[in-house]
Amino acid sequence: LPLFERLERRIVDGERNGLGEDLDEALTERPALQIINDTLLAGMKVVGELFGSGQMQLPFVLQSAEVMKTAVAHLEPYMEKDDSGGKGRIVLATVKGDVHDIGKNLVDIILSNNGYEVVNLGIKQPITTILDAAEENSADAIGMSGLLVKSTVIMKENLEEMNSRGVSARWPVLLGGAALTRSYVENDLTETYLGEVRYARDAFEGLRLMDAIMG
Ligand code: B1M
Repeated sequence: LPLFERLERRIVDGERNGLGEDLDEALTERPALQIINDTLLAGMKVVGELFGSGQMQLPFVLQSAEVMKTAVAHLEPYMEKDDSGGKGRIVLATVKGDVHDIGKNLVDIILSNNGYEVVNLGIKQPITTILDAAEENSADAIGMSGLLVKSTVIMKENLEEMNSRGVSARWPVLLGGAALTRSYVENDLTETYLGEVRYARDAFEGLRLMDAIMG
């Protein structure tokens, strides 16, 4: 297989042997971010489709996810960086009950590389922990990620909790993850939350929205 098809295949097959060499070769042809966006994410998309249609079992999905993470870690040092860190601070978490973190961690990388300080709390975070961290770190915004359909419900509950604690004016909220839709966030959740809530389709939209929030 040609190099980029082989790389995509590695994600789908969860094959890490020779991954580093292929990534190094890919880096001589394309920027790190393009490799992630066009090739690695395409592989994860295929994994999602195979899993969704019952053609791939969970342990293999996990293997693909691990190879994806290794590949992103390999590429990260080659990404362009603005290390000023002074644009603002965001607390980022995958919501309660949800373990998916590849997308959230990409958001962390893109924001961190573009001048934001990111406090990444990890997966399965209840709203109390998220709010405590936002308070302790004097965050400018809160970012929640979730890929399960039930996570979209949790996000709504989290926003309601923030309303009832009276902190909605303080923290704009950025939401992302495969189960969300723009209309759910921009219609339902905008009605729910008394503060500002925005939907990011991908990590770059997340960056643009943070720039807008801070601007
Ligand atoms: Co799971 N999983 N999974 N899974 N998994 C999905 C989400 C699913 C759609 C697969 C499917 O059925 N086709 C399905 C959900 C169905 C539903 O809810 N209706 C599903 C399921 C069912 C499950 C389990 C329940 C399976 C089981 O146990 N029987 C289980 C859930 C456990 C739990 O959470 N409690 C489970 C477990 C796992 C693994 C552990 C094996 C693994 C996760 C490993 C890990 O993350 N460390 C996994 C994986 C890999 C997937 C798929 C295949 C790929 C997800 C991924 O990493 N995509 C996924 C299929 C899919 O999404 N269609 C699937 C790549 C990633 C870069 O995309 O996270 O969407 P994403 O991030 C994007 C944007 O969404 C956005 O930016 C990123 C790109 O730039 N974004 C943000 C994300 N967060 C953002 C936050 C922002 C801004 C942008 O601001 C705050």
